[in-house]
Amino acid sequence: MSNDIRRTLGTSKMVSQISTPPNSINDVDTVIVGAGFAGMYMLYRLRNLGLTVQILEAGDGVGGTWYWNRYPGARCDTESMFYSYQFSNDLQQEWEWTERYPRQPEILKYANHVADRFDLRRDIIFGTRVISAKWHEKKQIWYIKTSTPNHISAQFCIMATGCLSSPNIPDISGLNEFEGDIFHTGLWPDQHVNFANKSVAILGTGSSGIQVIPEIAKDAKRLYVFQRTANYVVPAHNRPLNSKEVSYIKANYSKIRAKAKQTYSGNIFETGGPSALAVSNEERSREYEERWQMGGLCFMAAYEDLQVSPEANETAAKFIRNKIKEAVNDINVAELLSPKNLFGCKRLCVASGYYETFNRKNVNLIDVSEKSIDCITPNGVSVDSKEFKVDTIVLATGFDAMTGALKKIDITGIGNIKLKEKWQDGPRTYLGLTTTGFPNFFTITGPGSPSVLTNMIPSVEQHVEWVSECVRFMMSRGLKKIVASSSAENGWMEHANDLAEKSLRSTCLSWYLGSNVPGKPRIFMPYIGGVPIYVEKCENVVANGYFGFEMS
Ligand code: N01
Repeated sequence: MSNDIRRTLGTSKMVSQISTPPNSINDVDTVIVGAGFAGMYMLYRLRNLGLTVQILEAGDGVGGTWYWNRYPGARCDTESMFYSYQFSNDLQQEWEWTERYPRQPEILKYANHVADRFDLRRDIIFGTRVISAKWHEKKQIWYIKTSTPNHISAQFCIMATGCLSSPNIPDISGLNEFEGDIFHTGLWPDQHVNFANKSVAILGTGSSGIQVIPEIAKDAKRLYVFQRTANYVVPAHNRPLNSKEVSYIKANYSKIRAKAKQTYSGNIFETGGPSALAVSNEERSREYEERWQMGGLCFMAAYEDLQVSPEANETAAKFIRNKIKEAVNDINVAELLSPKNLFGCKRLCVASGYYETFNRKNVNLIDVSEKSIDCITPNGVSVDSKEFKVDTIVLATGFDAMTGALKKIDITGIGNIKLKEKWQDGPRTYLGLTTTGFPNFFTITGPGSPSVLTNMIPSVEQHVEWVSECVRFMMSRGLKKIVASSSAENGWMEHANDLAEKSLRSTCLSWYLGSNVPGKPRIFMPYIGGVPIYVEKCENVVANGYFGFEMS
């Protein structure tokens, strides 16, 4: 069967379910692009201000990243009781999470529950991809063109397009000629994919790869894992939630949430101390072991200097490398799986049974760190002139993070300036919320905000609340236009880049820096100063009469 990568990675079933929206030009107060957690809450807030709002969503359902990432094993690595909205106490009291870390279907069910509970669907058009957004200075309005005959104009244009929503398809020769099936984890079909009796190749060992690999390994006849960079993977220790802990958290939600907001990442991780080097070897090992046994991303918070001091970092790296040696039977495989880069420089991965999967007889690890994949042949993957014959290829190759979804849309601001051109050397924003030259245009968890370094849903809520308060402020004063000043944007970028340079995180190749996408400018995209400092800065801007913005 001849296989076109564009067709294979398409979402044929999803698209066929989409009803065609009416052929019309609507005027609304606000267009929101995307019906994930950001878009849905934005709609809820603006509707409550009395605005007319239209969400345009490419998929045929709500949930954003959790709508598209349906691969086996997909699960959030933030704990379910906190990877959830807090804006409605009734909602957080009534919703019942079943496991410590929520599976993708459960998160999607939650997203659908939110859409129904707050009657959001009537203002969402599904199956509609935004193609362009153009600001008309005279009319002070955005014109939004879509993939359907439905075009919309609006005073405000809010991008809730997600940070990790534009799949990165590697440019490997022959991919189009592969005769089997190809799937990308971020565009997974909504029907069951059968791996039984199949030979499967998987490319990528980031957060998606390390979740899907153990699942496919259980079913496939043979699984070849093509690893370019070994990653640090800590155990999830996932388990069902018990009613006692759920009751405790629900009774204390506001206190716990408030405490989380005071932490660097917006998660309630206690730090183990300022420096890994200030304690004895025994004490440090005990600290790491406790966190390893606890499971999850709390390992990142073990010591405050892990992302500042290479020596401190190495202590955590060494601890995990030893764990890999303990888990993996074959010493050569263990060595290959042991990361050589800094701990936490790329996103820390959380999984269940990842390293142990390589003890299975049907799983082979293929190192492509030095000799990269030559090409994809019609029947498999070729490395160093050796062909690995497979029936199916799974691309767990990640995303054009933070800017990919925005740059796919032809966005034009004042004086016909294109966002793509403005950002050709990397994204430039004020607070990660706005960008100079693009009035009444907001990016929820945009580049330049903490976003992906934090618990995403609270960060989404903080942005949505900031934007809705800004819109309320403008309405109350009869203001029609807001745009960030160049000096404010320059100041923000300088501050954000200064902070990033001080962190080890900006020193290795990662999607935070854009280095996973060929040709993408290298700039550390998320704001690295942490949640409390960031929120304070956003609040100061408001307290100082929207300092850095021009309003008219
Ligand atoms: O993507 P990634 P992801 N040949 O970019 C490899 C969030 N997330 O989808 O490292 C061979 O991390 C690439 O290799 P290298 C989370 O924030 C969260 O896994 O570039 N290999 C890498 O191994 C996460 O960080 C959850 O050398 C190629 C992999 O593909 C983010 O999404 C779950 C290649 C891509 O890893 C992205 O994670 C899933 C090539 N040509 C995702 N091109 C949870 O909450 C790329 N690679 C648990």
